Amino acid sequence: MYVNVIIFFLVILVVNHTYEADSNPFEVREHSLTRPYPTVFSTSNSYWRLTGSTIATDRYIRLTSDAQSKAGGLWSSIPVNYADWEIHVQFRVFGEGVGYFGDGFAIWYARDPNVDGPVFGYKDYFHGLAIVMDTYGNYVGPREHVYPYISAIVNNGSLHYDHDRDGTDINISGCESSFRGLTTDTVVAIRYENNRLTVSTDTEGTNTWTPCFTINKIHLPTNFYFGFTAATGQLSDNHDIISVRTYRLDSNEQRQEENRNHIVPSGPIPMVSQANDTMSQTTSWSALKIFFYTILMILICITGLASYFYMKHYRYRKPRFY
Ligand SMILES: *[C@@H]1O[C@H](CO)[C@@H](O)[C@H](O)[C@H]1NC(C)=O
Ligand SMILES: *[C@@H]1O[C@H](CO)[C@@H](O)[C@H](O)[C@H]1NC(C)=O
Ligand SMILES: *[C@@H]1O[C@H](CO)[C@@H](O)[C@H](O)[C@H]1NC(C)=O
Ligand SMILES: [Ca+2]
Repeated sequence: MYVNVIIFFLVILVVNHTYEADSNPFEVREHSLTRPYPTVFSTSNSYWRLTGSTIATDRYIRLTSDAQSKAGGLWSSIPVNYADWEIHVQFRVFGEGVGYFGDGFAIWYARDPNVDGPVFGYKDYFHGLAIVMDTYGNYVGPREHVYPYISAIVNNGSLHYDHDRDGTDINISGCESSFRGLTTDTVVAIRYENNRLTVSTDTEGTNTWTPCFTINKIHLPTNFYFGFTAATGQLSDNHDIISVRTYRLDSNEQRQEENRNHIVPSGPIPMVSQANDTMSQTTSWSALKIFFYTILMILICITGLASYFYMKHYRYRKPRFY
């Protein structure tokens, strides 16, 4: 009887516990932004801050309007103090341009918020993760895919983003996604869990996720900031953020206990750099070969000279001994 009661309570405990575990991941209010938006955007009054050309209406946050030479940003004011997360970004990219429009926008998990620069309105040589939502293929040579194109870049401050090559030499993965000019809701989901980065999209408003890519071995520290930036040059478009929902994911014990503040952002080596690495390896190999051949030639010469002089000497001395 007592045993039954105890088992009953144990079951209830276990069920409760599982239920609690299941109620994670949960939405993080300070890293989310939904309508109605706050009336004031600034560090002292809100979780979010607007920079550059960004304007907020009651329906959208517009990073750039469909006009030339604009650059704007939307930055979280609170660093992310948990290791694992998933962020859903509802956005809209559209404009008058047919064939010529751009350049797209970027979603950041970066060290330095509220800074502007040449990479979709954010600074080059950045620290952190970029999910680049590129609408215009700048590279004039042969291309492997069509635009819009979503790609991921992990940078420790050492990599330069080359717009003329659409960052091809530094991206670690990507996928095609026709997210521009749609009338349906377009959402991109970025999940970072246990050093695995997964990007998926829902561009048809069907509430189903289409996988874009998954990459392992991505190391990102805590205490970076979420941000969204866009820039127009000669080409332009409206780049709107409609809503942001961030979920904190359950980290495993090791990740919870680890101090992840000082991790240097790193990821798999980009494909092109890998190719270049192989190339430089080949180069250093042939350099090494040349070095050994030279040594060999010198040795042969020395041996040759030595035997020549020895022979000469021997020949001179030979008659004397006989
Ligand atoms: C930064 O990244 C570059 C290139 O990926 C690498 O060579 C360098 O060692 C990294 N620096 C640090 C401090 O990890
Ligand atoms: C990087 O992006 C370029 C163009 O944007 C693409 O051709 C290439 O396939 C991408 N690389 C990877 C590894 O996804
Ligand atoms: C890789 O090599 C190509 C051709 O040799 C060069 O144009 C490109 O800039 C190199 N990329 C990197 C990241 O070094
Ligand atoms: Ca581009």
